[in-house]
Amino acid sequence: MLSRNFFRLLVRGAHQTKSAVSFSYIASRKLHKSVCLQKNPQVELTAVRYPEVKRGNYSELTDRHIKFFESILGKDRTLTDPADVEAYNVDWIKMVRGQSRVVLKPKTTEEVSAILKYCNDETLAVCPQGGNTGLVGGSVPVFDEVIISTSLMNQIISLDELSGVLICQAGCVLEALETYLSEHGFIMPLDLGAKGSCHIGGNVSTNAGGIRLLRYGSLHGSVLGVEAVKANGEVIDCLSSLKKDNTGYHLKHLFIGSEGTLGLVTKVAIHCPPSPKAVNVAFLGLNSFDDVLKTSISARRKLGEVLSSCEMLDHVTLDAVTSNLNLRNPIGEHPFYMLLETSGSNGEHDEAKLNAFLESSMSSGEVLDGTVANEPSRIQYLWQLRERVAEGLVHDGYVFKYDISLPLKEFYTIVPKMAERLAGNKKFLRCCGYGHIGDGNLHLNITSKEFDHDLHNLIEPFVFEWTSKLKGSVSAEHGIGFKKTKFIHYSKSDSSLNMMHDIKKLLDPKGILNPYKVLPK
Ligand code: FAD
Ligand code: 2HG
Ligand code: ZN
Repeated sequence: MLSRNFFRLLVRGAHQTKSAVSFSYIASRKLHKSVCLQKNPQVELTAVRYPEVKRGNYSELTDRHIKFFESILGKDRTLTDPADVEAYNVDWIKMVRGQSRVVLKPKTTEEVSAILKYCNDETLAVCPQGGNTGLVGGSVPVFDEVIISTSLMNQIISLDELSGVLICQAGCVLEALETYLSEHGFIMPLDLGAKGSCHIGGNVSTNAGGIRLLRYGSLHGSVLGVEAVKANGEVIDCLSSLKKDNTGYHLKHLFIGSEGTLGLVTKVAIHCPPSPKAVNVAFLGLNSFDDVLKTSISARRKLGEVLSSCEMLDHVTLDAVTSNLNLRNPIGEHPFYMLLETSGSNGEHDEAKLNAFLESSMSSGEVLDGTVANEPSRIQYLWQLRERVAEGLVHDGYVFKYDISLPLKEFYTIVPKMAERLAGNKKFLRCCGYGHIGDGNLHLNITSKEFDHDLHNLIEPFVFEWTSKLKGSVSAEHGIGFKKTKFIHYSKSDSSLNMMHDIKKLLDPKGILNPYKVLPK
């Protein structure tokens, strides 16, 4: 028998087969870093919070260096006023704070090349920065590294409407690319909550995942080519725009996910899929994680090629969004929630599939309640409940963030385990689990009013040991950055780490590019 809530779940008519659905309706919200900073200007210096990390043997910045930078960029693109530089020293979640005295804003590859050559000759350490939305402390300096921001490298170079290949500079904001593409009948193959601020170069450098990975795969597949500048200023042209190119070593992969430690990405060629003609989103309530798992598996089987996202949230997570951001839960209260999206080229076909799937999930009792949307504003509303979780959690104060890959069977076990472990700590506010269940990627988040060493020590290295025991990964999508260098060995063999060190030495022998990040000491 169907639940009495079933009527809410049916996709009722009005499907959008006639006109293409544009993705530009998705919330256009630049993340407000500076507002957060004003509220709490006292983010502890990384050098103070992590005294075990020592400054490398790099030169100190002098007026002579500044004069050189000004000779290339002019005074207006060489920021030295501490008030202007401060926002570039602190990351979005206010976890780390560096002490850089200069931010450089090149516009061209040639300018990046001249800056890096000079920094290398002068042994000045450098921190490449995109939209500064990274969540592992990789995007800001640890000490006084020179910050090279890609914010003015924001030109779209070309779009081949036959192949769907977009070529652009690294500093293009993801959402700006999405808007541009939607006018030409394409979408970006990746989408994430930070889209209003993050840069495509930052996305490539972190190998960002997000909510479309399930459908379009990782950037190692969709990025066809990159142009990058090595530490010594040499421009490496791997900007192929071919879907297939098997000539020699696939060097572009070195820059995808290396978090600014091997080169500064200046241009990207990326394969963009056509805009789907019909999109449906279902927001579902479920009773247990077991039901979440069953539903995600049957969604993959029954929705097949039209399934484009499969996300889950527990009730503690949803509470962060409803309480802290004032968003309304559109269905009743449940221990777990899922957000499923279908997108395809035939609305009637997709709706029929979705309805059949929901009908069977409700009759089996795996799904208790839900709502479905196919009009843009309602779709946007439902997506906010998932996409704004990171923002909702930041409102609690401090957030300990973990993005781990786990076998599906054990996907959620760590959440109650961790909550139990932290129960006695007075600073502990919230322990929640959510994420990209379709990709086996859990976001475990723990909040407190402020950073607390005892709480930190209760969580780490326990969380990494747990992950490693289950043969998971200590970073599914955010990367290693500054925060996880000590823990990378939980997911990488000694032989792999040795090879990473060798590659680093080859491309950046003086170690000027994003020191203290990714590679363990
Ligand atoms: P930054 O934060 O500026 O830099 C990130 C790293 O890349 C740093 O190590 C930096 O040195 C390096 N870097 C940046 N630009 C370059 C360049 N041109 N060349 C070389 N190195 C460079 N991540 C996901 O994977 N999936 C998500 O779903 C997701 N959702 C998020 C939601 C929110 C609200 C927030 C705040 C973050 C989210 N993130 C997510 C994390 C973050 O947005 C991504 O890691 C993103 O790809 C970072 O891009 P950025 O331009 O902000 O890079
Ligand atoms: C997401 O999927 C992002 O929303 C952020 O990767 C995850 O805040 C987090 O921990
Ligand atoms: Zn994520």
